[in-house]
Amino acid sequence: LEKGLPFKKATFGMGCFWANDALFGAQKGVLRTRVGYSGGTTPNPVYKSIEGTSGGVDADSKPSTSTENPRGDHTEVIEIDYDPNIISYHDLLKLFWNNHEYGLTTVIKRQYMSLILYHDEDQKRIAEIEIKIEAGKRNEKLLTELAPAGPFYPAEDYHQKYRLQKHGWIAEELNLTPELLQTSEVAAKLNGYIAGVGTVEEFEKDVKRLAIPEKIASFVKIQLLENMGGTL
Ligand code: MHO
Repeated sequence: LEKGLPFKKATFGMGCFWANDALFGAQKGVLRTRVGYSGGTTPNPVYKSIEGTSGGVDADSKPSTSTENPRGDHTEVIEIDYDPNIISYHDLLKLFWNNHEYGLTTVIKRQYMSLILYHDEDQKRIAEIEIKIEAGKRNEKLLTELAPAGPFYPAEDYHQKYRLQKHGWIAEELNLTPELLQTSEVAAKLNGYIAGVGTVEEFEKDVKRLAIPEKIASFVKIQLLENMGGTL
């Protein structure tokens, strides 16, 4: 699908968004990804305002009181554009349940909470059913929150396709501007593969389909093989 053709959006909080960007970016049917802040009420959050807080004290501001809008109330999320004909919301949720940095029952600050932000009634219904199923599998209380998707604030440029940006020359050779880091399928795929997500078979197909230059393809393939099965 080219930009502009039908696609759907999904938004999840599962821990540090660097890992989630790589995890979803390499999936077949995922078209584009971007990381950001959502789920809270503070306008225009930045990384510094949500990092390391539990919704209360920030290193360089006075502690907030309950009558103020607390700082740090947003969550690190991944926003996914996907082709529902290739990957279903159920498929995405399967990745969601199985890849939480802190698990589903650990009490954690809002920065890293388990969060499903739904974009339509279908997503809401599917998520509600799956939350019940997942809860049934555990003896502990599931802490995943479900809410309608509200404003999404893209994170700072250096957080986008973080694993790929570690190899600055690739972004440079592909002319991946800050905007393209959030909107290009090539960026999403390479960021996933370079982190070790996906199979060599899918990688080779994408190299052809997306016309990835040979020099970049051979470098990313080595990274894929080295990082497969490791932590994201
Ligand atoms: N503080 C962790 C996670 C960063 S993620 C953007 C780290 O530096 O690795 O929350």
